[in-house]
Amino acid sequence: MTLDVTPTEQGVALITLRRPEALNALNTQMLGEIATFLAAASVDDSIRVVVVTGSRRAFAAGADIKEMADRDLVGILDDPRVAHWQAITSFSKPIIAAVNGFAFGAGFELAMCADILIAGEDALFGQPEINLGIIPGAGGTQRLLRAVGKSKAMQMVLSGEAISARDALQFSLASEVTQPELTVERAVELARLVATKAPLAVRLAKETLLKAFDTDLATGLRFERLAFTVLAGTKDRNEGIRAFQEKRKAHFVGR
Ligand code: CO8
Repeated sequence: MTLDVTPTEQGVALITLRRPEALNALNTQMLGEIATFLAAASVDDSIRVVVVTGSRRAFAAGADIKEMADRDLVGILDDPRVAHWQAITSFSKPIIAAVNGFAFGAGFELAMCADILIAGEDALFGQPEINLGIIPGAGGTQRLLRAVGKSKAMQMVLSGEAISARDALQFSLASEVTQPELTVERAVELARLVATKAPLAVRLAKETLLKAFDTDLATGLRFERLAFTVLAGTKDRNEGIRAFQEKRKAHFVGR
């Protein structure tokens, strides 16, 4: 196993990337284990939010270069990792990344696939693929540009230069920076808060926000309107409003 899964508590599952000998480089096995875990989590009502983290030294230092070295053009064309990445990006529940140390290449791309990114002060984010004569291949060009804009994305991808956690915060890649020893704790705390909310509203909120990446404003607003309307038919919406009126805490069931 390349993944540690902490038993779910208060709706939060914590997965820890565990390949210390390779700074958590994402090989096919690890990506497959993440994809398998997420497939199970998507139908497990006890899991409402997933936190993904690595070690203090490295969140993940990229795709596994040693594994990639053996793949020729056809090997990359029929790359089994592509399906695993799709499983990650299509996961319907929130993912929070708790990032310490290196988040390079595919490791940075994985962190950018998360819905919220909490960074430890010592985290470093970079797309160094250019040094290997390749380019980012798991969304790094597209997600990075949308997050930080053209000039900074070009600088990072063309030069391979990494940025600090503070820069990541400034460029809205990270939503918070913490002391490294508190990164996971803070991510789990936030996940627990999200896990108390109505699951269907959380799911549609995530999908609607992500819609903004690939639609024009009018289409996005139309999607928001439809999602908002769908939620009007849920038990949790009635419960939320009733709980407010009765001045008590809402108990959401995901229906
Ligand atoms: N892959 C495999 N092994 C790695 C990787 C990696 N990405 N990164 C580090 N390691 C290994 C090292 O080889 C070393 O192993 P060993 O002791 O057996 O030689 C061990 O981890 C420790 O690494 P270092 O000794 O290099 O540690 P340093 O602290 O000196 O340096 C760095 C840390 C700066 C992170 C350095 O290891 C480094 O530059 N790593 C490579 C970073 C990189 O280039 N990442 C991009 C990889 S390519 C990619 O991600 C493309 C994604 C495409 C996805 C497509 C999906 C379909």
